[in-house]
Amino acid sequence: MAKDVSTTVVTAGDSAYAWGAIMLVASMRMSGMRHPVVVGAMEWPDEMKRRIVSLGDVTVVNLPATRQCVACQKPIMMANDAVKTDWVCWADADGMFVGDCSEWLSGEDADEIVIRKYSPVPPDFTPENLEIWRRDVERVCGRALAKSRYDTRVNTAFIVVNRKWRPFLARWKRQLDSVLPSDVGIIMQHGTAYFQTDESVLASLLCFDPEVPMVTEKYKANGSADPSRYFAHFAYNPKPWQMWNKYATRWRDLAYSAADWLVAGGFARKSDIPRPFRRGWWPFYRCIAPAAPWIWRLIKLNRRVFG
Ligand SMILES: [Mn+2]
Repeated sequence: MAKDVSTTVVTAGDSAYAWGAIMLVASMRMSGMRHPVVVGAMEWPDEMKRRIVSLGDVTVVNLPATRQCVACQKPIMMANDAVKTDWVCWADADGMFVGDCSEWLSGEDADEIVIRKYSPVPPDFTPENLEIWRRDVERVCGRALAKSRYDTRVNTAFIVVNRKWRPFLARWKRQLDSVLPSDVGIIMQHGTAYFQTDESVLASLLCFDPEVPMVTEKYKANGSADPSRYFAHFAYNPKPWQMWNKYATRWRDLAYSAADWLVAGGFARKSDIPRPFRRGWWPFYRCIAPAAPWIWRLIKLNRRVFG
């Protein structure tokens, strides 16, 4: 571990996200970010585990296969014993760092959680939903504030917190297991109290749990402090290693550079790299990008039906 590094970057994914996690770590290493990385791998082929470990200072934690979506493993991964540093930074495996983001990977105040707030779209933050959150926090944690601390939601693609909050991370996991169905997918039915799964449950704690880190007012990892250094999140489906969608194409040069870096460093052969990350395929993927969400849905439907 580099001596000046006080943060571990943590991510996780099932085998469909393995290439995302590799590109995330590649984006760090090619920008000189030497932080230790801990990857939660659910049913990854050994070849992909070896590849990510070869990037240096990467620990793979094998996650048990569950029907619960991998995002529900965030608190377990962040509080994992493989994390030895004072700070831990969760970064979604469908993201990449633009430039050297070391500065954003630890907090300024150990009592704060670095996470991006956003205003919820009505009607997701209704008095009824808040009352469900409050009641559930009281039931599982034993105590809850009478009134919510916040009127904003949080985005859990990127989180930085001090290790002193491990008991809080444990409560987040307990709450997840208690309020979500055990086979929950990534997003539940829109409008229900926990429709954004791990994100909704974390928000419920930040709003009502009496003992929480305060949400920072100085979130900088989205480029607000420096537009050339930020965490890029491929928020929509399909993911770029599957097919480029219109939103994600803005980061294709970043992805090509990371793929070149992997090949140049001997971490992957050119033929290992998923086609969307190879420059030569751009005319094809540019052509289908506007329809990518529908094409992807058809491919998945076809797989489900004809397996
Ligand atoms: Mn994500």
